Amino acid sequence: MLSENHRDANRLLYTKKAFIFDLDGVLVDTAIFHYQAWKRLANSLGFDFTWQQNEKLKGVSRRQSLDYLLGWGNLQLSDAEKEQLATRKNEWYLALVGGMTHWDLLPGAYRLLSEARNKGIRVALGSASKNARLVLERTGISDCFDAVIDGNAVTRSKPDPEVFIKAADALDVPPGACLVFEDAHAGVAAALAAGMQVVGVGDPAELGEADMVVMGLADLGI
Ligand code: B16
Ligand code: MG
Repeated sequence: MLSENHRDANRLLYTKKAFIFDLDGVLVDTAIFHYQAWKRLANSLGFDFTWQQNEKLKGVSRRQSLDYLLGWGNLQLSDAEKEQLATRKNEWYLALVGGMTHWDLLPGAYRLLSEARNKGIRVALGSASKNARLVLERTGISDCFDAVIDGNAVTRSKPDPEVFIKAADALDVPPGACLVFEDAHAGVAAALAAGMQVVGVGDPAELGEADMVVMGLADLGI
């Protein structure tokens, strides 16, 4: 006997022509690396950075994340100084990403990507990260995507719908036929603003606006 939640999931998954996946927090857990790199930067500037603060940076672009961080540290810097700090943080982050392998995929991620491919569902990435292609390569899933829209392809951050609209365009599928998988509040808002249904991945208290919420992709199957 299927639970109501599983029935909702099946209905959502079976009726869509395309899946658009967020990267960090949905397919891989790079949030820990972002946290370590931002914490190192904050500490080097003389203040601390907590895991709770890191939660607020999920789905937020690198430059906007830096602005939040400097706000928490009460620091006002020039654009040139900010650029230097963002670059430094990214170098530390990349050193951590360099050690990633296929085993760093979150449970159920590879299975759902493979099932989508086997069922003829079009698959895109819709991520705020400018390092998304490197993470896809390191974890061995570059070939799972028909289109990759990342932080280099958009000018406006989530909750703006740009990243998901561009992903649907690249797949040549109308927004209403796309299903988005997102772990960030800003990402869920972006998907809804794009006219798409969305599966929240994570805490229902954070992602209540999503059409349904699961703990992880391992809870889903086609
Ligand atoms: P980068 P997503 C987002 O990825 C992360 O959640 C967020 O913490 C990060 O600041 C942002 O990418 C930019 O990443 O510095 O690598 O360009 O969740 O949209 O896949
Ligand atoms: Mg995310």
